[in-house]
Amino acid sequence: MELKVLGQEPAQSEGGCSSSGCGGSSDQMSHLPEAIRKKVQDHPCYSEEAHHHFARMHVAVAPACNIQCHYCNRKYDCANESRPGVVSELLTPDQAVKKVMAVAANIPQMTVLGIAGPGDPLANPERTFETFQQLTEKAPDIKLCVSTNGLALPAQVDELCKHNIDHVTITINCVDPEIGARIYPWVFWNNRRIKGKKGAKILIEQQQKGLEMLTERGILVKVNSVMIPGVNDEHLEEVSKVVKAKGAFLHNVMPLIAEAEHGTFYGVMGQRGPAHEELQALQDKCAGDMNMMRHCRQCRADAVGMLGEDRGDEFTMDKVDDMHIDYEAAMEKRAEYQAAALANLEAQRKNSGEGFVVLSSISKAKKETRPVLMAVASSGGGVINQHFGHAKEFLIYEASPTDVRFISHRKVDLYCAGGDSCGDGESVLQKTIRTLEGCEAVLCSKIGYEPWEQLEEAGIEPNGEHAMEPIEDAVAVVYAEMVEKGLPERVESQATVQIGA
Ligand code: CLF
Ligand code: SF4
Repeated sequence: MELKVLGQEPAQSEGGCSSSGCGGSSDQMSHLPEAIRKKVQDHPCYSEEAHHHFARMHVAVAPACNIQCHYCNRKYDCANESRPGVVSELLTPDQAVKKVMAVAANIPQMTVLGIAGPGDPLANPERTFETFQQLTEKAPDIKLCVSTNGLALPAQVDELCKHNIDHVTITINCVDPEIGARIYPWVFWNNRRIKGKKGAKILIEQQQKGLEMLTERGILVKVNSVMIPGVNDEHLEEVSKVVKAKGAFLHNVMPLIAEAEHGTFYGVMGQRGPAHEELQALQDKCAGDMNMMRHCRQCRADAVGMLGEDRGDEFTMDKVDDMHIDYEAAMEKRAEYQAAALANLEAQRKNSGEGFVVLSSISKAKKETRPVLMAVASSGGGVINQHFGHAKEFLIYEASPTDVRFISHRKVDLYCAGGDSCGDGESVLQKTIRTLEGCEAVLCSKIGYEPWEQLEEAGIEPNGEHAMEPIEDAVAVVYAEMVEKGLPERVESQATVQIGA
């Protein structure tokens, strides 16, 4: 299949979460050494491609924390990997293992168990490692993953290695203590609370040392950074460079979420989070230096399921205690599902590209044509398979004459199930359309007459013609058609103009 439109042979395209933003038309993994490919091919966070097919779960076994972040309220989960404002059911290691086994039996897509809170996993080493230990024995096929603020990391690296942990996330918001002092009021170090710049300096040193120690040992490190406009936004490009130089595999720049009702310092002080465009612009700048993750859902410390969904309610401890599971049969089914999913992924990679051939033909003639954002409704599998009204989130892709790349996701309320009114004068459909601002087409498996009309009025072209087709191919085809017809001059905020009218 001819895919030279990306300016490179398919076999050389960028990686798991590629520097062009996890997108591209072809095999995102082919350039990786076999050992690394094995580690990421079914990890939904380390590979954008894998997140369409595989799920993760978290167990909330780690209540304590050894630092304070200005975006955190201890009542809630660790905001380094979680949406602030949600509370998880704290589990003992025994309970956690029971829950993991129940989820493994019921959700064969679940390949990764992460510990990401509600505090810092490495500030709770006994509980964290006891959970990992038991799981290594009972479910050796599950990948183990941990997310930490990094303060206790150097002291725990050897222990992490003992437990066969291949994936570690460190939240690194800065490499400059001046900036750090504006994010971290204190750290708890050598039995003392150390404030301001001095505390931030210790944290930064420990994070960097931990990162080096992990990469030296061949452990894949993802770096999370919370983008805080006016505090570290202009500094994160530097952070990206530094962590890349030290061997980090992936950088995940996440938006700050700060609401007054969460009771965090930033929330109360009115610190704003970044807009979609600001986040994307920063991710693009950082992408020059390293592989970027753009499909993060900032999930909770007890999240269960595919990244865009949360099935935690099905697996509360009282429900798990009541489950009667035939583990042998379940584990067989699990192995079958995962082998089939990997084969399916491989087949999709091989077959992908038809849309890019169409794109290739137009790109030669119209190189200067502007890019277009499109929203896609998909419930997984890497294909367009969701009804517009059933989508809880839309995947946002950018198509240009040379590339189709995944940009982000945008959450929406359920239009079909949610009734028509939000109670604030704006209908659920209108809110959805406003959320899709900036997009010029929506690709879904089906769409009703009313949303079709309103989308068109808002300048967004509805399209239900590519049901069950691979997303990137379909986006390429639709873009090629739009270019053929002639793209209009870009009108900013079409959705807002129409909806507000
Ligand atoms: Fe969990 Fe984190 Fe492991 Fe993934 S989440 S510990 S690396 S298994 Fe993933 Fe969730 Fe984003 Fe985290 S989408 S918040 S990046
Ligand atoms: Fe909160 Fe996590 Fe920061 Fe600790 S590391 S203060 S739990 S956000």
